[in-house]
Amino acid sequence: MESEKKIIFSGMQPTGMPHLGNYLGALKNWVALQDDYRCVYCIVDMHSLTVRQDPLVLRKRSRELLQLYIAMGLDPEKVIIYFQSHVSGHAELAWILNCFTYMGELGRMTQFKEKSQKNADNINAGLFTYPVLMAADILLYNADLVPIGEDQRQHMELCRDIAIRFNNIYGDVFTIPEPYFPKIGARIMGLAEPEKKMSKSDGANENNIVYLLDRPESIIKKFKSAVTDSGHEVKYSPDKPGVSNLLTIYSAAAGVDIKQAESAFEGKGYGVFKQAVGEAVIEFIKPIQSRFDDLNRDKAYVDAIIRANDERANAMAGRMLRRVQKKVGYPAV
Ligand code: ATP
Ligand code: LTN
Repeated sequence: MESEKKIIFSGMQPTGMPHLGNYLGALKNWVALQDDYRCVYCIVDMHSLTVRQDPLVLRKRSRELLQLYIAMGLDPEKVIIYFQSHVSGHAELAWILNCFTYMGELGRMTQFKEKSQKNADNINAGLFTYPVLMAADILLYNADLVPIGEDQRQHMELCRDIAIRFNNIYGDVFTIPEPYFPKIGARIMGLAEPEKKMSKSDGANENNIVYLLDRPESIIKKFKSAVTDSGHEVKYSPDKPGVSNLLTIYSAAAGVDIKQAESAFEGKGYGVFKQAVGEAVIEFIKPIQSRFDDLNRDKAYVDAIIRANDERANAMAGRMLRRVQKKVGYPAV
């Protein structure tokens, strides 16, 4: 029965077109899990405001991300896909949870430290409390499982700590959520800088990032220019970050394990290997791109999906929010 299924929640910022890291680290699992769980997938536009955004671009990217969710294979009749800013419960619960989170905990978050460095002229309070809004997202839907990439592990631990702290005071209000990482691909590195994670908001070197809407020629070009090393062995090893990253991408894209990928390229040069990784990526990206293009031409359909899903998300979030408000002592309405 639908109501007996466990609940999944996850989100992505509309800060740019998703890349291979976002896909292999998170989105791929979202699709894989949609039949066995009740899934809620959010476009976390409120989180994006922690870094300055052009309003027109943000609005366009948010819609494109929703279309991409559908193009990847998420069924909008089955899963809930919606914009965070359309459900006011996120902000309302975040306020309450802010009062159960300590400054010291937030100050220890590595993403906060990194983003403060990158945006030294705009270290705003939202950037600091970002993980509390993320905790509110998850707890608002009573999620059991949260499919994410490795970089979000620390935020998940904080979310669990906040939920446990709240439950210790008020009784069993929140489900304590578990993170869910992919076996291969939880941390995809840049192609040009394989010691740093591939990141949307790090677009200085175009060859570093493969976007899901990149055209095939451009994908092959990026893989051909990927940094490897002065050796010639296609082998997974800590002293070969470039080759290891390409092996990870190949394994995740082709659905084989690392050992199988290594033996497929035994005795072959880096040139052949890079071309094959590019082709494996194009193979799964192609159908996503063609569905995305179709959706771009069907505004009425996308609008209808947005309206229907907003309603479902608000209904689910509203029930939980009222429960929490009652627990903390807000007067009855
Ligand atoms: P930004 O650079 O704007 O912070 P981002 O590229 O880090 O964006 P997010 O929107 O923050 O992407 O993340 C969306 C999801 O993708 C999260 O679950 C995150 O863990 C995952 N993810 C992001 N980058 C990678 C990566 N390089 N490898 C694997 N997973 C990733
Ligand atoms: N912080 C996440 C995005 C995010 C999220 C969430 C992920 C916001 N709220 C809730 C999972 C569950 C990131 O990827 N940077």
